[in-house]
Order: sequence, then C-alpha cells, then structure tokens
Amino acid sequence: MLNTPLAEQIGIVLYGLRNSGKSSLVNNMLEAEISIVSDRPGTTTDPVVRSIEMGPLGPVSVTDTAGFDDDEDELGALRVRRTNLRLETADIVLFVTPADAPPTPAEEAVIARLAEKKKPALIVFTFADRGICDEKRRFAPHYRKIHVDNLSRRGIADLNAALQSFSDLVEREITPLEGLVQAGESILLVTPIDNSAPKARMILPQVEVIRDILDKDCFMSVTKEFQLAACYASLKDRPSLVITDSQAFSEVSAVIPEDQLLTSFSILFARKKGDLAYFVEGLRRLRDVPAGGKILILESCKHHRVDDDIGTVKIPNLFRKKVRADVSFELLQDVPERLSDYAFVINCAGCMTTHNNMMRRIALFREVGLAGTNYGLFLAWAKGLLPRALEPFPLEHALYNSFAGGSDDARR
Ligand SMILES: Nc1nc2c(ncn2[C@@H]2O[C@H](COP(=O)(O)OP(=O)(O)OP(=O)(O)O)[C@@H](O)[C@H]2O)c(=O)[nH]1
Ligand SMILES: [Mg+2]
Repeated sequence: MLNTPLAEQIGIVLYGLRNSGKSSLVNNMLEAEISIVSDRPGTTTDPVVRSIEMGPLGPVSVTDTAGFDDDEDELGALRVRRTNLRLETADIVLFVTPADAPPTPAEEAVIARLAEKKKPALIVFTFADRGICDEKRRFAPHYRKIHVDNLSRRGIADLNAALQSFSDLVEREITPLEGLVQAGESILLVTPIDNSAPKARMILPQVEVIRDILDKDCFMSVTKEFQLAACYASLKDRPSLVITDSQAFSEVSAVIPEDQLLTSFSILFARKKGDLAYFVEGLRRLRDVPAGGKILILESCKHHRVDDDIGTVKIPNLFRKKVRADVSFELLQDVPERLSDYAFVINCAGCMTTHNNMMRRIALFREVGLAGTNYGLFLAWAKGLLPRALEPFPLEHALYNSFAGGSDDARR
C-alpha cells in the first residue's frame, strides 16, 4: 500500500466543528495515535493525512482537518479555507458531529452544500456514550448515520463497514490506454534518453504505459528517437499506436507515415488525470484572453524548481510568445477563492493528484465560466503538435478541428 502513490488513493476527509471528536475518530480508524486529541477547541490546525488499506476500497488516505468554525481570527479563517478546500476535493466526507448537541446553523448549511454537490458522505455521531438529543435525530435525514463512542471505540467497526459501501461510488482513474487498444495489438513507444532523464530508470508515465500495455495483453517495441526509422522499418506489422515523449513529437511525426496513429505520453495523462475535452476547448478560448489578463497556473504539489521550471518559466514564456505578451501569471497550489480574477487557467499534469480531484477543480472552473487547459495540451498546441496528437481521440480531435479549421495550427 505504501507504494501506491497518494494520487491513486481514495481520499476520505473528516469534517466537523471544533471539539466534535474528529481527531479521536481518526486515531480510532487508524488504530494509532496520529492526531493530537484534547478538550481544547482548535487542537488540530493543519490537515493531517495518513494512508491505510481498507478492504474493497483499497488504499485510502484519511485526512483530519481543523474545525470549520475556527474562524475567529485571520489565521483561523485561513485554516477554515484550507479545510473547505479539502472538503471540495474529498472522495468521501465523514461529517463528524456530537450526538448530544443540537446541530448549529453552520452544520445545517454544510449538509445542504454536500447534498447539492451530491458528495458521498456519512454522518458520524460522536459522543454516542452520552446519548442522542432529539434535534440530532432529525438532522441530515438523507444521509446514513453511524454512532460512535470514541472512548470505548464502539461503532468504529460499523463505520469501517459502512465505508465499504462506497466502493461502487468511487470513480477510479482510467488507465493510460483505456479504450485505445485491443488485446494482441502492438504498440511502439519512443522515449528519448537525454540529460534530463533520470539515471538508470524510466519516468513514471512511461512505466505506467508499459505496465498497461502488458495488462491489456498487448506487446510493444521501445526505442529512442534517433533509432526510430530503423525500428519502424523492422516491424513486420504496423503498430496500432505510437506513443512518444512530447519533446520528440515533431521528429517522430516526420519519420512515421502520416496515417499512423500517434500521440504523446502527456496527452494520455491529460486524459487520465482530467477532462481532455475541457482542456482542448480551452485552447479555443486562448484567443479571448484580454490585454492585462491574469493567468492562473495551478499546480498540485510543491516540487523542486529547476532553472527552466515548467510552471514558472517555460509555460509563461511560451504563453507570452504564442498567445499575448501583456498578461501576468500567478502560480498557486490550491484553487483560489476568487476565480473571477483570472482570464485563463493552466493546470499541471496532475501526477500527484487524483482524477477526481482534477475533475472537481474543472467543475469549479466551469461553474464560473473560466476556460483552461493543462501543461501537456498547452505545450502540444504551442509546439504545433495538434491536431495530429489528438487523432487517437476522435471526439476531442473533431472538437479541435471545429475551431482550428482542420489546420495544423490554431495559433494566431
Ligand atoms: N465522551 C466522549 N468524549 C469524546 C468523544 N470523542 C472525543 N471526545 C473528547 O472530546 C475532546 C475533543 O476531541 P478531539 O478528537 O480532539 O476533537 P477534534 O474535533 O479533533 O477537535 P479540534 O481539533 O479542536 O477541531 C477530547 O477531550 C476527546 O477526548 C466521544 O465519543 N465521547
Ligand atoms: Mg482535532
């Protein structure tokens, strides 16, 4: 389980008022003293995340959060914003509330929001040792309730069993080649090995694609770009799909026949991690970015930045060159509150986040009509790899051609 990247895990988030017993519940669920428990309200300040294997749900991450009523000062308000963001991106919410206290208006409002968003959730009535008050009996009628006494651990087994009922609800990420290849087909991979390649190993997208090819009972050839012509000529049957690293796309495209299906690892992962149609549609809207517009670069993790860092250097430079120069950029790791401040959003490749997470971000952008794309699609567009790299995806290919006029270049 510890080898499963966080991105592949189902995210369970505990949400509730201060002192409602969230941290006690996390410790009981994980059978470990992970979170500090005390009777002082506001004990948990930053989200605490732990992984655990949970039957049919597989590996899950459980996140303990700060109470959502911790907003008395500026720091508290910041914590609440952080907690709320966890709520948005949760796969399953455990709404924690003491059985013996009437629901507060804030709690009622959260339940209404969860219902509106159709968020999978369970209500956990903590302090069950004190009995349940009448108002709580009528609380959140459409949700399943589990009664837990954190002191004796009564109800924890019921909670774990109830969580298993979500195994159907939880959408799993597609594999890189899902729906693209059939058993018995051959695939050709082009993987340049240059100075930026890690020593003695392949990068994660390549490894995942290789594994998926084997899982799908297909077979493959793998070559560096400068041996592609020889490799291609040596193949008895033509591969059903050629997948290349984006940086070698133009070279590969020139070497193999025009009617040979070709795409890039990053486009496969844009589809796996997000909504390819939204990312493609965003390319059309690049021409609407106004003078002085603010471009949001939204990443999912903090990583070590190199000199030509993609989010802070590469993408802004290309944007200024290919779209317009008179714009500003802001790089964030979380969706900001005022999305209306931005003219366009470019999402990272999402290696460290889940498909669900990315889809929820996209739903927020759609809600306010914010157009966007992701790193892979933007780079493919800017380097003139479209529409060819979209040919294996007929719908998105047609969408792109509908505004790019079938030309190889939708750029102005
Ligand atoms: N009797 C009883 N006490 C509980 C129960 N759950 C938690 N407590 C106590 O309530 C207090 C608060 O519990 P925490 O688990 O720290 O609550 P929290 O929701 O994490 O609080 P914050 O981090 O401040 O938001 C502690 O003193 C716990 O021992 C329960 O089911 N029954
Ligand atoms: Mg706590």
